Amino acid sequence: MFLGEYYISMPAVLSPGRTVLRVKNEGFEEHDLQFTRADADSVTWRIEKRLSPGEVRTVTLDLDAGAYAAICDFAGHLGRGMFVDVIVESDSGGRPGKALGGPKMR
Ligand SMILES: [Cu+2]
Repeated sequence: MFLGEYYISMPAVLSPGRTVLRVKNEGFEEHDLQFTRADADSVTWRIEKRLSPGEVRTVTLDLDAGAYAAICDFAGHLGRGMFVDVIVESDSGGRPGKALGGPKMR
């Protein structure tokens, strides 16, 4: 996934449980990354330390199923558009994906 001015680019759907992601800051400012639950407005996961410009880091998420937002809240970046909706759901459960149109039905 990629962070830059001012966007977060990543998959819209993740699987529950342990997920390893490669995060690159392809911008010229430092960026933060956290996942907040859409229904609770609470931070579920946060990167240990902001990424420097050009930095690549591998992080491990462990998220339960649900609706999240991935955001950077450093220096007002959130208000400039550094957020993206992310759905965490099992792709084996056959639950229909609604709003995103992303999850594949089999
Ligand atoms: Cu940022």
